Amino acid sequence: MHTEKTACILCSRVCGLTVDIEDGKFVKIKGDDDHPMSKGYICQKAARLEHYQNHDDRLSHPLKRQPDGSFAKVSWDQALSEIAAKLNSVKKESGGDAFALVGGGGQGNHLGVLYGQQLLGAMGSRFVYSALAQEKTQDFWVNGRLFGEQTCHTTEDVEHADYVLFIGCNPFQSHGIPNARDTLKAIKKDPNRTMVVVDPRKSETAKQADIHLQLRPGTDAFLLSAILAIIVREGLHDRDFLSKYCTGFEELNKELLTLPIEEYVRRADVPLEDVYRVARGFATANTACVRIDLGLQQTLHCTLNAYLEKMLYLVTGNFGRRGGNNLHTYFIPLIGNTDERKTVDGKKLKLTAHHKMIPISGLYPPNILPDEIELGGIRAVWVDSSNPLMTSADTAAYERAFNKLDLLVVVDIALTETARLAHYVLPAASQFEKWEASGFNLEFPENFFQLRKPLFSPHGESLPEPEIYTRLLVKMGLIPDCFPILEQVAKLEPKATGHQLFLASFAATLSLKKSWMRYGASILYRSLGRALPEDAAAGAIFFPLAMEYTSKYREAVVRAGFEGNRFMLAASLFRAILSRHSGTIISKHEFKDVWTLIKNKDGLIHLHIDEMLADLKDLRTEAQPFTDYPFILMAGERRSYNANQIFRDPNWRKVDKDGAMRMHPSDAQTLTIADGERVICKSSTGQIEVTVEVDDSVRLGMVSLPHGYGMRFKNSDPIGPQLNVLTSGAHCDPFTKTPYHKHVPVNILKLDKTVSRATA
Ligand SMILES: Nc1nc2c(c(=O)[nH]1)N[C@H]1C(S)=C(S)[C@@H](COP(=O)(O)OP(=O)(O)OC[C@H]3O[C@@H](n4cnc5c(=O)[nH]c(N)nc54)[C@H](O)[C@@H]3O)O[C@H]1N2
Ligand SMILES: Nc1nc2c(c(=O)[nH]1)N[C@H]1C(S)=C(S)[C@@H](COP(=O)(O)OP(=O)(O)OC[C@H]3O[C@@H](n4cnc5c(=O)[nH]c(N)nc54)[C@H](O)[C@@H]3O)O[C@H]1N2
Ligand code: SF4
Ligand SMILES: [Mo]
Repeated sequence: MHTEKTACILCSRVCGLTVDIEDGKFVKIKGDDDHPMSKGYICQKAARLEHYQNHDDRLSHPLKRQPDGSFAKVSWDQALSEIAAKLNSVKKESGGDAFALVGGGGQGNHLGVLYGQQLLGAMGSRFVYSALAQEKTQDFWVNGRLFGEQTCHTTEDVEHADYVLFIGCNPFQSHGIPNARDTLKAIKKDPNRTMVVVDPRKSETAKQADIHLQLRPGTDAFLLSAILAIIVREGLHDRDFLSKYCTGFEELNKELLTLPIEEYVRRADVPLEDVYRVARGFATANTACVRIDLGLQQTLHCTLNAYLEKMLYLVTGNFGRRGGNNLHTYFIPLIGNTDERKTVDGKKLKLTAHHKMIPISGLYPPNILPDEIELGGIRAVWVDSSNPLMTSADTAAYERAFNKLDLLVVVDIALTETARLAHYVLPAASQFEKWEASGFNLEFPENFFQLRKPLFSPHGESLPEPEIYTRLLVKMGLIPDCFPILEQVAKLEPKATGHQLFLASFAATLSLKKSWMRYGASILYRSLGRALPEDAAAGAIFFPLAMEYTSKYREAVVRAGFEGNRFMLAASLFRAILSRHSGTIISKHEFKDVWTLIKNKDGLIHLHIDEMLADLKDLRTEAQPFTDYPFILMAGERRSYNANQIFRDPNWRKVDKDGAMRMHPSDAQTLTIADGERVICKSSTGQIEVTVEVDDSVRLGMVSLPHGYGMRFKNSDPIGPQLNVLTSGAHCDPFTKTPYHKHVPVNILKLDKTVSRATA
């Protein structure tokens, strides 16, 4: 038995783990006390990771679909040669626009993306359909307008705030904030700190809150604008902050001054006095911050919601300081900036052929992909670390569209529902079988990074993504298989030069062979990578990233304890990343640095956004949403035993094996439905059979199903709800196309014994 350091890969917190390993298995998993961020914290899910690492549906060799629909085992060489030929022919016949990439890393695996993205360059495509564009692009778009670039992403200092507003998030279950349960407990225990939860469900977080605003689903825009209106009418906004750091408050102020507060609060169906208490409490607290997530992002008015929640902390001056909301730096640049008002690098933004959809932060929304395949000319799709058949809106539409593709390739560790439709399935080594890292290093003022080393050898013939993509580029004829001169330079260079010699040779090589620039990741992997200790070739890419990070944030990196001139500083950060297996603090910022992260030329925050003001004004005349369906389904609750689609083996769950549908006792009584009864949940898109859990945490008229179920295991029927059978690609924000997954109109029907099995 031996003990190693790694990280949990189940949510964006990627908590540090100390694991005992014996005979290729995890025998004990606990929190890593040396991890600079989680400091020993973990939740109940991490202890179950053996069910991710070893299970019967792991892929062990490449598969090729046969004419009869079955899969045949093929060699890597055959699979990659045939895929390369097909990709080259799609490109030649239909151009790069016929190719799309889906996915780009889950919660813990973003190293592979740095290699996978090279395929876009190889194909001459810019189409990345990412899970982020079904949750967060409205937020990124608003950030772009406020701060100057969509990469200006905000974080929240919940740990140090006196007043915390949790809107549409349930950190007790979903985490998303540092050491969530401990952090929540600390706020609850401290009589001088206040926790407010805005959520239609009495969530596990709401149960701990001082005030719970249990609003009607989808009415956040009304509630948040009413809170803002109270703040400005009572003069509780921060005039100094607004005049010193912001422009464009006047028109928003004018709108808020005449906003019908009581009518909006009635619409949200929460007690008026509670709303006044929250508005006053938040605006007058010493320090206050707002934390939001899917409950606000996947519901009605989600782009306006993003604007309004940001206005709460900006108008009250809770930005750029301890205990407030702040901007942060990235080590792995997870998102880009694609402002539709400008061109990027002299090129016009690429619109999708059918929906004419703009990219936001470089990403396109999964909601429109089936249409773009059926009507927009996409012929080849490459899926990596994602199971869109289960996780994107409208499972049946995805199935139809994917079945029409000329080429579907899936890179995964398991035979997913999406993989079952693929022409080729490529087995990836698991996150514990290769060098891996998460790009969710989104902290401020201290930021960190952890490069994890492999703990097990790859299952069967599976390969790490850097190897898969590099071999494919070679097969496509785009790069040679090795780079002997660069490799020699990397191996011979003395440590003291901080890779300067290598860098100069690398730059010279690329200047002679410009087409190789797009494949920098693979070239580094096959050259500098071969000179790194512990076979950490896949980590070579972090050298240029360390160069970039240290040159942008030199002082903050030095404050984190690194030394040296430009090259040596980068090299010392790079070496720390390679050698500190519990992760390392990479920068220590000061709160005033936030102002240097703003990208507007005038350095100010631009509060006036025409589109948002128009949307805010439109609320005044917006009719109550009407539907023929009596219930609003929240499709995708985070619970104790779900974790996206990362676990396939259902045995990982200690409870909630069916992924029950929560329903209010009065609704259950009216429909004469008993706890545990099987019923049909039916939307305008499809229907599924579910088990009812009678539960008074949900509002009347609302039902809730968990995310992360519905997968097959060992050829079983789907286990638990395939909830995206119920969702529609068209039920979404008109501007960003973010699905309204938290607001799906449904009907609940008693199981008619004559209806056999309900599927799509
Ligand atoms: N256990 C577990 N944790 C996870 C994950 C997981 O699968 N399982 N997934 C991870 C991922 S990818 C993400 S993005 C995060 C998401 O994390 P969260 O967004 O925190 O989780 P959800 O449960 O999807 O939704 C949060 C809350 O929104 C509420 N809500 C629903 N409708 C509305 C509404 O109209 N208004 C408001 N204000 N609230 C509403 C719900 O009742 C719910 O309590 O979780 C991460 N953590
Ligand atoms: N209705 C509804 N739908 C939702 C949501 C909701 O709340 N409601 N939530 C949405 C959200 S927030 C998100 S983030 C998405 C998530 O949905 P997806 O983008 O599909 O991501 P995951 O569920 O994390 O899928 C992970 C896949 O990666 C595979 N995998 C695991 N490790 C590796 C690895 O090392 N390499 C490779 N190549 N593959 C690996 C797993 O086997 C699994 O198939 O779902 C979205 N879908
Ligand atoms: S699931 Fe998230 S919070 Fe829980 S241990 Fe894993 S990374 Fe940490
Ligand atoms: Mo997510």
